[in-house]
Amino acid sequence: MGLTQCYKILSAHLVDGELRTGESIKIGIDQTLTQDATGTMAYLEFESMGIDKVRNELALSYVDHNTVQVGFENADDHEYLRTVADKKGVIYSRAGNGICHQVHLERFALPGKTLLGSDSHTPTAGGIGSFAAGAGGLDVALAMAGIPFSIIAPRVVGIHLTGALKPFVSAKDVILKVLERFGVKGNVNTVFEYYGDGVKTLSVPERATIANMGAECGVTTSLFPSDENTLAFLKAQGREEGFVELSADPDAVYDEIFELDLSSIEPLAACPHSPGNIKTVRELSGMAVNQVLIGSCTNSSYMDLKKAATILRGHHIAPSVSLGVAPGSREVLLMITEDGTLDTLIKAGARILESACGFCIGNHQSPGTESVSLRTSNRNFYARSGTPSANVYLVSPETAAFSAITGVFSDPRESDADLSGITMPSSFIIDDSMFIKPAFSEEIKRGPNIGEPPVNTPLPEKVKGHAVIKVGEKITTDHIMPAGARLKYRSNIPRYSEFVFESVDPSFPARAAAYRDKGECGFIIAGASYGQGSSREHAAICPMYLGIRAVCAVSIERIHQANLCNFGILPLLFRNEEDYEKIDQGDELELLNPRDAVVSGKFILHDITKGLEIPMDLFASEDQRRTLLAGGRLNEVKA
Ligand code: MIC
Ligand code: SF4
Repeated sequence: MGLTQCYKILSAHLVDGELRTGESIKIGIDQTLTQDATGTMAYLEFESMGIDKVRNELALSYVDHNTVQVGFENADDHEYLRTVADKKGVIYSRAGNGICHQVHLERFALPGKTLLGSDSHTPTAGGIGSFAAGAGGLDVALAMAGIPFSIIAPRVVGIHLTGALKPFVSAKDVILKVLERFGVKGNVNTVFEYYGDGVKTLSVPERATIANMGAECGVTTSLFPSDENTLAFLKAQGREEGFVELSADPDAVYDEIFELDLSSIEPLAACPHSPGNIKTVRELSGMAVNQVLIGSCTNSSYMDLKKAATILRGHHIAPSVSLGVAPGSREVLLMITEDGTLDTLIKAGARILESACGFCIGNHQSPGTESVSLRTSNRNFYARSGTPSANVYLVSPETAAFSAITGVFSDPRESDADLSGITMPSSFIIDDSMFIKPAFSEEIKRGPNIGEPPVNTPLPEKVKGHAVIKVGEKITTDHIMPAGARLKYRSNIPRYSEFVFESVDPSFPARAAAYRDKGECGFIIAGASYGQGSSREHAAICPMYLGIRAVCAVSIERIHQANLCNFGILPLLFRNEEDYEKIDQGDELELLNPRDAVVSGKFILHDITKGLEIPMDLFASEDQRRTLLAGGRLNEVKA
């Protein structure tokens, strides 16, 4: 039986376990990446392991999330990151060099390599054929220490692409179509593998857009073959020596196949407040638009901006619309400056934003009250933009640009622009001067906002306390740990903890801390798909700091489940989903014999208030069970 591309890469990197779907395996990690918002904690954790130098093939530290720098905190974090990178052998990508995933794709990602990044959109590099997964900062720190990464050998869904995209329909519409089919929950421990004749019609940056938003489905990663288009991209980046051809065997067997004819796709949009809430642009057309933002790690490549500019050329944005454009990297910025694209954008009325995450994470450009914002980014979670009442729609650069001119949601197929000549250039402008290679000469600098990573206590014999909060389904890490204006506290856990569940229930931190200070263990009760979205381990660290010891949910997303284990919080699932309904916020709860239950995986949750015994399951690897007993991974690594 032939192998999928996914299993070919996994078998070449297998360190431990049996490569059978559903089994827990360990793989060696070639490349790592961090970004500043998760990176400070990751390097503090790496430092606390007492290792002098990173041990994996290539380690990158990007600064792209917190570049707004209101107050001293972010600038101090950057200095810490620069100096710790120098000391530990990590290449540092300075603020201004661009968004980690875009820059990594351009300059470092390679087919057949494994990449682990402390950011959920690390799978962007799947567009070039790299097995690239997102993880919490601690898992990435461990990979930098040369420790293999544990995953569940995934089921592989083959996405069979045929045909070719029609004019004004783009890669973004392809992934929105995939999201329409697979949704944002229920795809844990799955990999999307694209194959078929349609793949040849897509360039690497287009493939990267599709791989990027697989993260919204919750898959471990997405993979494209490495073929002549991959070679063309690597050549254009002056990196052809890294090329290897890679694809599934012709007789590879997939666990499921999704047939997708590219020519059948039309412009789509993800509606508020979920990337899985898909409608056609036609259905939405005519709705007034207030803001249009083009950029983010999904859609900020040279071709994306060139297509948007071509639609905008000769027009001016509608008076009611504010248009912002954030090129994904300095390379993209240099390219659009040289060929006049920037000039077109400026003349059309675009506000040129920094090559950084910026608006995507709610750092700036918050839309007005109850306004409509069209964005080419990947997440429209409630309140992520910084304006809870705003309605954010995720669209392609083509739809965004055309709607910016008309002032209403508009189908770009009605534009009279000619996009046919826009293809990937045969060479990009290469300038690596914003990368700093380690010289091992710096002293590590720590500003006053940078604290030690907090450590949990081993799992106690008695886990008793209250349901501190009960939340519904699809609770994202943005609900748990807001970014935007709060992002600058990422290195200061006590301060950041004051904002846990800010948009859901601002009284949560005080309530949790009060229980904690009485010596209780806190519980979070949640519905399906708890912790979807970001890889931010702060969504585990800060609740842990507030005394949370267990999350009892209908289901928990992969990266968040791993982060909970890493910090000693029990990720428990209701054996009978309907039991979720029986517990109320404020109920007194106890887990019976928790240490034994970690070993057996079978828990009994005693709801003392209701007089109920509720069966719960722990799905965790052997390693994770040990970690939970120890009260977190740092306790084990330090021991
Ligand atoms: C995001 O898009 O939510 C982020 C910000 O990039 C996060 C990482 C973080 O919270 O720092 C992610 O996707 O992992
Ligand atoms: Fe940055 Fe947005 Fe991409 Fe996250 S999704 S890495 S915030 S651009």
